[in-house]
Amino acid sequence: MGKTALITGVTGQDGSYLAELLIAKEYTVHGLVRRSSSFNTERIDHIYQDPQQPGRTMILHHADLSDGVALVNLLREVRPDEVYNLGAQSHVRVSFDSPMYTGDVTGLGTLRLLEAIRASGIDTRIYQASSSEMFGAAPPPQNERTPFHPRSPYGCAKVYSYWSTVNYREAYGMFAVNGILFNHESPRRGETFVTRKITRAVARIRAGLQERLYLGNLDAVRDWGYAPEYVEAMWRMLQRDEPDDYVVATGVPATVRDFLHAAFASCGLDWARHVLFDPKYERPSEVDALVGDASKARDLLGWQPAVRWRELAGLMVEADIAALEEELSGARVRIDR
Ligand code: NAP
Ligand code: G4F
Repeated sequence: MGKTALITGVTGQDGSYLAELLIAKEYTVHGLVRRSSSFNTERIDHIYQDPQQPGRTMILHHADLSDGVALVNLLREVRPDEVYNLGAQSHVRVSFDSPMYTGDVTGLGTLRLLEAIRASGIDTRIYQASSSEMFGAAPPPQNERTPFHPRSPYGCAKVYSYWSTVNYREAYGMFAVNGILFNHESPRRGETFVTRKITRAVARIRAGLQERLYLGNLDAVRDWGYAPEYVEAMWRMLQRDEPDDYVVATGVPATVRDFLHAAFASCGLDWARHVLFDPKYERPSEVDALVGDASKARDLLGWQPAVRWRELAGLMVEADIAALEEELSGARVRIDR
């Protein structure tokens, strides 16, 4: 019998890669999907299995991190060996516009899930999707011992979740771990995060469908890795004998401007001819520089990244060009669910 996992945020970038990874490892994967008035399962359509299919290994449930009772009921029904809490309002800029909502889902949502595990009385391990955004103003390189100084409602909510996870480990002996992941991207990255916004724009400018790209602060430094490699680290954290917290990063810094240059140059385009500044994309308080030191993950998990930001920019541009060509040819078909 394979293991059973429950993933919150299964419809997101990381949730979709993690579901693929766990299915390949012969897990039965249960995913928590929130109700939406439009389809929100595009990233997992290719691994979806019909409810009528016998012996299926991918099962979706409607629930929400704002509904603690639904979480208890779901855990009692699924009885997972492992829980991955990836669900969140994950956009930093948006968290300034919706701070209460972000606090509720990204912060309290974790506490609801931890309490639901306790209330349901099941024996399970839980991974919490913590973030380098918690380091905020703390200068790089950042590691597990760097003090947190969050700079956004999102960062504050993630700090709350981080400490709630540590507290449930210490108070109740729960196998609860924090993965402190630095920025990680892919062709499945949400379209409003800066890397994907740039690579989509490159594809559209190249095709003559767009002329301008409006961005905010180009000086911010980030440590961008490749999402499929980062979900492997999540899984490894839950396979250890003891629960602990780990930074996951490439350790390689780049500015938004560097990424912009590499993405445009990969198609022979000059970014300076297309990019304009719009203050609406600036944040009331910015995180200037995030560069991770992932030596603990390397030493204890045997985890090391292979893809660096420049290669990432190229592969994301290529994927956006291919997706656009498919869209323009009319070959893209939506699957109803
Ligand atoms: P993402 O693409 O934005 O996915 C977020 C997921 O959370 C989506 O499935 C979303 O559902 C779901 N969600 C939102 N509100 C919810 C609610 N109220 N109840 C239940 N689910 C809800 O994020 P990601 O990039 O995959 O990141 C995964 C996790 O890692 C997040 O917690 C994020 O904060 C954290 N993280 C990400 C990075 C990064 O660089 N990607 C770095 C550090 C930490 P819909 O699809 O319906 O919107
Ligand atoms: O792509 P971003 O929105 O990612 P950010 O704020 O670093 O947050 C991401 O990484 C965190 C890990 O550190 C995650 F926890 C979080 O969930 C999310 O995945 O912005 C990156 C940088 C920022 O400095 C921002 O000010 O790009 C700058 N930027 C400049 N122009 C822009 C834009 N960001 C966005 N989203 N859109 C712009 O037009």
